[in-house]
Amino acid sequence: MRILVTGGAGFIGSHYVRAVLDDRYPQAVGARVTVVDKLTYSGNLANLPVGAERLDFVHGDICDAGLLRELLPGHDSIVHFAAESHVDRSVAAAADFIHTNVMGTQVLLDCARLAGVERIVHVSTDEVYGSIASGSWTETWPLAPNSPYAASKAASDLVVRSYWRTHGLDVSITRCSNNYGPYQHTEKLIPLFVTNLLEGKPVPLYGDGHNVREWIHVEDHCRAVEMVRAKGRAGEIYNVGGGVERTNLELTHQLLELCGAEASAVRRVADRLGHDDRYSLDGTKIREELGFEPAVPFERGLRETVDWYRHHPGWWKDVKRAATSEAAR
Ligand code: NAD
Ligand code: TDX
Repeated sequence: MRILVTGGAGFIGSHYVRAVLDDRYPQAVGARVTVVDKLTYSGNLANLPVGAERLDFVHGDICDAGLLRELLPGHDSIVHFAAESHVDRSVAAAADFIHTNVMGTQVLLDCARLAGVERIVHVSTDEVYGSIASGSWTETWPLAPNSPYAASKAASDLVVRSYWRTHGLDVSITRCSNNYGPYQHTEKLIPLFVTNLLEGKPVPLYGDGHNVREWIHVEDHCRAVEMVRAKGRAGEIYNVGGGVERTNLELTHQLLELCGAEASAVRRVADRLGHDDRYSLDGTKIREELGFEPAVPFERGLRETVDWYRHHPGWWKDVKRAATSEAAR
């Protein structure tokens, strides 16, 4: 079997690739993987076992139809992770989000159709539903994205649905909650706070920190994506929730403790524009239909994640250095 993974040099995509190459997924044992990644500021070859026998890395853009037309024939499945993924960047400048997340997805689907790829998973997010004050979203909840990032993901979900309905493409959508784990870019809350605390620096908490996020370990998210690839139904959406909700303030206090830092390290900074209050997914469908349950307990996963950053300073110092020089340009 051959699986093409878009965005496979990013945080979640690289986890999925490493798991396939390690034969951790029963339905993908022995599979060959082609990664197509543009290596934007968030793509990082250090996340991948480059040179591994069953891995082919292609430095390329999912908006490049010529490249995809050449590459896709011969692949059985596509797992589509590639995206601009950071909400704050979409607030500052949205064009790349519309380009990659919406147009890139459309180009990928067109090329997949022409190449006769049998199975596709489009990796999306809970943010497409907006914000929910109480209760949890089911897959039939109306879309009400609040940030340009979330709007671009919601738009891509609709493009995916149309290619299933119009062209009969065998494609499913996953919508996951906030991921955490090793190899996450330091722009995101957990790695930013952990690496700042490890360096003895303050951490910037938006607003009063009351916003709630639902957390899932990246290992559980990728296992769910693989279950959907192997057994999910075409045209269906599957929520993938971790089931653990924390306010940002609660999470910050846990991180302070794990890093041995004082509460004085917390800096209250201006709130994010359009900041969503709360995310919460109902995971009944994927549990009942595919038997998926998150397996990594949050307290253990968080402790191990902090330990990973503690023991891999070379990885995140390079990422932070690159971010500083990008900001200076
Ligand atoms: P990431 O930013 O770490 O990785 C994105 C990858 O896509 C990078 O390697 C980047 O180089 C690549 N990329 C960007 N534009 C590209 C293009 N035009 N062509 C080819 N490659 C391109 O993001 P992530 O956190 O790993 O997220 C992966 C996917 O999961 C995204 O689709 C995101 O919306 C979704 N998701 C993320 C989370 C989360 O908590 N991080 C939660 C739910 C869903
Ligand atoms: O410096 C910060 N201070 C802060 O208080 C940052 C970076 C974030 N925050 C807050 C904003 C959010 O309420 O922490 C929360 C988490 O922020 P992010 O890590 O930026 O994640 P979020 O905006 O929730 O989006 C994430 O989850 C859904 C991913 O980045 C998306 O790709 C995914 O779709």
